[in-house]
Amino acid sequence: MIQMIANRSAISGQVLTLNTKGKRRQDRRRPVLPLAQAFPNLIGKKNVKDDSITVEVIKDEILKELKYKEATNTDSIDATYSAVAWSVHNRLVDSFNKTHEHWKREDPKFVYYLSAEFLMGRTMTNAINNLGVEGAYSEAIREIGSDMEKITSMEVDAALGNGGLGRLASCFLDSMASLDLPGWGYGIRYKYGMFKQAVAADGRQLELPDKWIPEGGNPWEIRRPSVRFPVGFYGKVDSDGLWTPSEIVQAVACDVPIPGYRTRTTSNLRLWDCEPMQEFDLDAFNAGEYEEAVISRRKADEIVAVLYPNDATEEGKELRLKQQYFFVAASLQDTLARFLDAHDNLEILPEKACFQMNDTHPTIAVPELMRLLMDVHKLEFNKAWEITRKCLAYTNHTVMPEALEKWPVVVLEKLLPRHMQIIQQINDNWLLTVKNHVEAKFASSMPQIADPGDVATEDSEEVEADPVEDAMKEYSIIQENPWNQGEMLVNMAYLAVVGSFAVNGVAAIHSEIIKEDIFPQFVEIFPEKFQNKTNGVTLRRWLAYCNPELTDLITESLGTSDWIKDATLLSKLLPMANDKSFRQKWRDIKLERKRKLAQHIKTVTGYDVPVESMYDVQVKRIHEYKRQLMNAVSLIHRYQKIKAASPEERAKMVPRVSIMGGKAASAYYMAKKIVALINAVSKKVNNDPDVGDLLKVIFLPNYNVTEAEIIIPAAELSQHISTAGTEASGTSNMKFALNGSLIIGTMDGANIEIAENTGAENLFTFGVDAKDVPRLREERKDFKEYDQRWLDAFSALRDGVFGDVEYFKDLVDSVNDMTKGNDWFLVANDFASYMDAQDAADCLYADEEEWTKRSIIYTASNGFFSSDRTIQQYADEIWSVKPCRP
Ligand code: NBG
Repeated sequence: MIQMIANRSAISGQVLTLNTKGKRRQDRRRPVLPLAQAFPNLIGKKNVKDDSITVEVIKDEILKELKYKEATNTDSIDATYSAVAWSVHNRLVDSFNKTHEHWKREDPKFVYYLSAEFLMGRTMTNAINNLGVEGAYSEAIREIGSDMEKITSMEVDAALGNGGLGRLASCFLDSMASLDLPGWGYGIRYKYGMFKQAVAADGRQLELPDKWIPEGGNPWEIRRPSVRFPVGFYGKVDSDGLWTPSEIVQAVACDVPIPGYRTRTTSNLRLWDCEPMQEFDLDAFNAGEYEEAVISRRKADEIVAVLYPNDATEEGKELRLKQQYFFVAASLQDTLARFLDAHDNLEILPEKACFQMNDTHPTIAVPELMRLLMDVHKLEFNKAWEITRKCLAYTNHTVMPEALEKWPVVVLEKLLPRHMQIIQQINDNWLLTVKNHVEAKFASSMPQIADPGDVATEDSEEVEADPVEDAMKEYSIIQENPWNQGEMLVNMAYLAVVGSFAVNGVAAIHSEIIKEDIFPQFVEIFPEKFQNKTNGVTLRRWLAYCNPELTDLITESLGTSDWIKDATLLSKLLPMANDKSFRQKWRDIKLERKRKLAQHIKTVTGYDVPVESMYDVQVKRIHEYKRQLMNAVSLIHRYQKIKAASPEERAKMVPRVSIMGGKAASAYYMAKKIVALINAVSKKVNNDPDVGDLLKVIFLPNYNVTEAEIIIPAAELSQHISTAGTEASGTSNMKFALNGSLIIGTMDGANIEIAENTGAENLFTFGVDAKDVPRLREERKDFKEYDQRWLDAFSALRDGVFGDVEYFKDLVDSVNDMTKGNDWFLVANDFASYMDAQDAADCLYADEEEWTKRSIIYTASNGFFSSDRTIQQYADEIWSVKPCRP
């Protein structure tokens, strides 16, 4: 029997307290509300615990699994992991079933989070802790002679995402379930996730396939062979607009239960696997056409074979569009089928369902929902359009022009001919709106003609441009490719904006940039659509579970663990920053985490790193805009400085361990060279006896969620140094801040809001402002104006101090000699101020009390970046979805 345990004090009536530096934030954002109003569904919420889950019961379950499913005993760690996992699975399914029975009865409005990526990482620790059965499980595991840490380390990450966007989707699912919001994620069950990265002997990146699904079945999913939908491709559209696809596959549901934190809600991530309509063509086989006989299986497998390993650089590949349409078509059919089970009037669909499109990847939902409503359910265009626009919302995650998807009309016409017709019709209607808008605007702004002589005549030299025609070209969803005359492209971001009722960016600055630079035309016509929803991260995974020692200290100091679900409570730590003994405890925990990371580094790379040094971390996807190159060059400079220093000078230097990690997209030429450069610097520096412990440079391969969980709690300084205006938000900055790591960074993405919360003086900020970037890109600096430290570092690179000069040449050229129009990301330009910020960090680190004080301030000030807050805002301001607690 599930029981509510009233062991928590009510937290209602509390006012969000902020430090004085947070004042500006309060004014600009939502007013400071009493907690009861800000998080109504958290209030009075008690931890839920099932008393029937005893150590004995769990032990029994695990041993049964071992005996009957694994047919072995506890000698095998693999089998023990599997047995524990299946036991947790059963627990999840119990809670999942109860939640869904309840939701079915209550019929609340649902949000469906459509995302091509979910970067889940490991499940076991998160599930056991969210369910509140961690004590019973560790004891049961101990009693069968094993160890929790060993068991959990057996799990392979589910890396069905590239980076920030996919991880955000997973944090959002955790928050939705924890807030009891009726919501599902929808995505693709890729057979191979994000590639595994290794480093070759020459320091270059190697990519290996990531086969993440266990041979004996995945304990974290429920496969539902009976939930399947057909998805068509190619074929013809007849004169009545009816589409007959020439290739049809089946989408099969695999449900991943998502347990909320200490609540009875366990929601769902439904991932689609793909199967052929007909497994095997016996006629073809009998006719000796063996390849033909299995061709439909091969085609189906291809669709869900692999996650595209691109981040911010998308290539217009047909297979990618096929993947996008595959999961969107299945998800929409699935939701409509469930809706029609309970209702018969599609006009109320917007009262029951909202689809959040995670970036442009699911934008094909716009014409697909139209098609289903018109062609299958026989609604007329205008009615279908009204419903569609009330159901869909779109989040933009990037301003990188190459990542704003544009599909060639010819590809769409071939793969999805009916959808292309619908897009055409949407665009025609849209352009009519544009025409009316511009004409009205033009008419109202036309000066009164006083003198007929002012009017341009036919033989005036300049022919006036037609503003209506210009606007229609500029606002059109279908546009000519500027780089390939004659090729027409569908701008998916424009389609998403026109087809949805809300559009949001992911940090305050980013939401302004998209309004000003990406969609100004659309803002003019429907300003009310545009919003900001600053990203957040789940404090469960990113503080409570990955940093248990710090969690215990926080809980002990606050006298409650309620901060894990109400992150605003962290601000109560603020006064403790002034308490010397508290600072000592804080430091001891950091040291312990550094020890663990040092051990990990030793195991993975073989290098010994001292725990007394400052642990400086930059981990994220490798991209020129994220400027890992700037970090690498600064390390070359640091190396040169150490080499040139006298023993007395060396004694005064602050020792550092610089840790970098991240994957380069397989087709990203420059990013791969950056990985090789970091490894070259690492090899040189770590093997130079002159340097000793003053500097260690570590590249940790295969950065993923699990690595992040080890690295982030140990960091003392973390780098978020993108060119201003390029990083939409960043989310690792939030994770580091919450774990008490100081930030060196630019005024970009969410760094700006972190600075507002933490107090700008507590960050090491540097670099140009976003508004100056376009001018600086134009204004090319002469080589001689570069910072001397930069020039010296580069001459070492050119002289071969770090190996293969020829291999690094293009990389060096890409940031040097701006007279050639290089250095698009202003690495050289920002280098001097970056080095000043680095010096300031060294200087402060020498004062350990002051450093610790700031570290505490970071944790205390950044509860705002909990994804619970973000999701509450989406639910209130976009989705209109209310909690429905089983
Ligand atoms: C990424 C941005 C990050 C942001 C995440 C989550 C893509 C396309 N965008 O800055 O680069 O934090 O999205 O919003 O991956």
